[in-house]
Amino acid sequence: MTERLGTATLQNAKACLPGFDRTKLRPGIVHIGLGAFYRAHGIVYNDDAIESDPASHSGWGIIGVSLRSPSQRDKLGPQDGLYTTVERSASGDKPRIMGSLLQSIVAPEDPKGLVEILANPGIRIVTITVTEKGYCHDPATGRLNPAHPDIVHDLEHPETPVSLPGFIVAALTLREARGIAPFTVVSCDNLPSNGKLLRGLIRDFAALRDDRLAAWIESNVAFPSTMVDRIVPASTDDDLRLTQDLIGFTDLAPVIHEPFRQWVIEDIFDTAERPAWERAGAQFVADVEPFELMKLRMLNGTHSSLAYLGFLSGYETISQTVADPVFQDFLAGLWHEEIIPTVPAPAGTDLAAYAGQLLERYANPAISHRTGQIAMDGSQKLPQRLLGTIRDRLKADKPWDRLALAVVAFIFYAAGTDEKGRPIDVRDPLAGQLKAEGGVDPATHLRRVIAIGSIFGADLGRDERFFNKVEAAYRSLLSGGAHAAISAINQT
Ligand code: CS2
Repeated sequence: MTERLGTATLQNAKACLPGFDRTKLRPGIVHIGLGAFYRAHGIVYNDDAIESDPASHSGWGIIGVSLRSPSQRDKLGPQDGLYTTVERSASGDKPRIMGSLLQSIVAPEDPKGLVEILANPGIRIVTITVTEKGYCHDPATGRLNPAHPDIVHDLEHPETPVSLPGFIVAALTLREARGIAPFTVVSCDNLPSNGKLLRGLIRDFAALRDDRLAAWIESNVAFPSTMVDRIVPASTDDDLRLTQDLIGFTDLAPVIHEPFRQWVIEDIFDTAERPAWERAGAQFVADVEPFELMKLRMLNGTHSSLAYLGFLSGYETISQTVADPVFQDFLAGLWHEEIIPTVPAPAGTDLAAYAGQLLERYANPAISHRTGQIAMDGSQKLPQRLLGTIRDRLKADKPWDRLALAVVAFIFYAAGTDEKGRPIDVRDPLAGQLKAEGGVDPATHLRRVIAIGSIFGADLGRDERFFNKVEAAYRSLLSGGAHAAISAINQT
C-alpha cells in the first residue's frame, strides 16, 4: 500500500503541483455538487486563475458541498482536499494536482451549519453542478415542482433544508436580514438558460415563503447563465490504479478527463467580485444562449442518442459506438440533416467544424465513457437535448427520423429489458413510470410514456404527427433491433 496523497506528501507527487501556497487561500466560493465534472472543470479554471496571480486571488478558495452522499468528503477529507486530474488522450496521460478545494462538507450532516457558511460575507459566489434532477423542477416547463418531496420538506422546514432551492433561499434570507450583500449564483449544469431557469425556480420557491423576500432576491441577486463542456466519465478502480502508478501515491478521488474544455459565462458579474477565470480561457459574453443551444443539441443531444442506441447495440462506451461505421453515418445525418438546421451559430463558430471536433472527442480511445452512464436520468435530459430540436423540425415541417429513433431508443431502454431479454439497470427519477409492465403491448406502453407531461409537455403528447413518426420508429426498433433500425435509416 503506497502512502496517501495529502499535504504531507504533496511535494513528492509525480505530477504538476498547485502553483500557489494553499495556506494563504481563504474561501470565497461555495460549490454545490462535488462530482467528477466540477472537479475536472470548474476547479481547473479556478486553479489556473489563482496560479496566474496568487496575490490577487487569495480570497478565492473553494468549499465543496455534497447535498446527499458523504462519499466525496470521505475520500477528499483525508487528502486535505487534494486530488489528481488526469488528462487522457492518444498522446498520453498528464496528471495534475488541484489545490483550491479547501474543505468538503456533507449538507445533511449539518444543514444549519451549511446555511451559516453560505451566509458568511466572505462567500461571494455559489457555483452549482447538481445535475438536472437536483433542480426540483418540471423539465418540460422549467418551473418549480411544488409537489417535489424535497420542496415540500423545505417549505415546512426552511431552516434545515435538503434541496438546492431550499439552501439558496435559506442563505439569502439570512444575508438579507443581516444586511450582507448577496452572493452571485452560477449554475453549471446542462440546462437551457440555466441562470434564468434557476432564477425562476428560486423566485417561485421564495414566493411560496414570503413575497417580500422574493422581491429582494429578484432585484439583488445575479444568476449568470453558463455553458460548460468537458467529457469526464465516472472514475473506476482502473482509474485509481492508473493515478497511483502515475503520481506514486494513493489518491481515492482522481478524475479522468479529455483535453478539451470550454466555459462560456454571461458577463453580469462585478469583476472585482470574481476570480479572473478568463485567464484560464473562460469566455465572458453578453449572451450565452446560442452557445448553450449549440452544446445541448449538438453534443448532449447526440451523446444521449449514442448512449441509448449504442447500449442497445451492445456497445459499452461512446468511443466503441462511434468506431462503428454504421453509427458514424447515422451521427453525420443527425448533425447535418436534422440538428444543425435548428441551431443558430454563435459568433465566430462554424457548426460543421464543431461537429467534426465533437466526433474526434467522442472517438478518443483513452476516455472510457460508458453508454450506461450517459443513459441515466433520460427523463430529465430529453426535453433540452432532443425534444426542443424535434419541435423546431415539426414547426419547419422538415424530416426528423433519426431524432425519432433516438427518442424510441430511450423509451425502449427505460422500459427495462435489453434486446436479448436481460434486465437493464435503469436509473431515472421516473423509472417507475417508464418501466413496461409485464404483458402490456408495445403500442399501449408507447402511448403511456408519451403522455408523461414533464417529459413530452402538453404539446407533443397530443400531437398526432409526433406520435405517428415515433410509433413507426418504435416498430422498426422492435422488429430488427437498434442496429438494423439505424442501418435502415442510413439507406434512406
Ligand atoms: C453527458 C454529459 O452524462 C451525460 O449526460 O452527455 O455529462 C457530457 O459528457 C458533458 O455535458 C460534456 O460537457
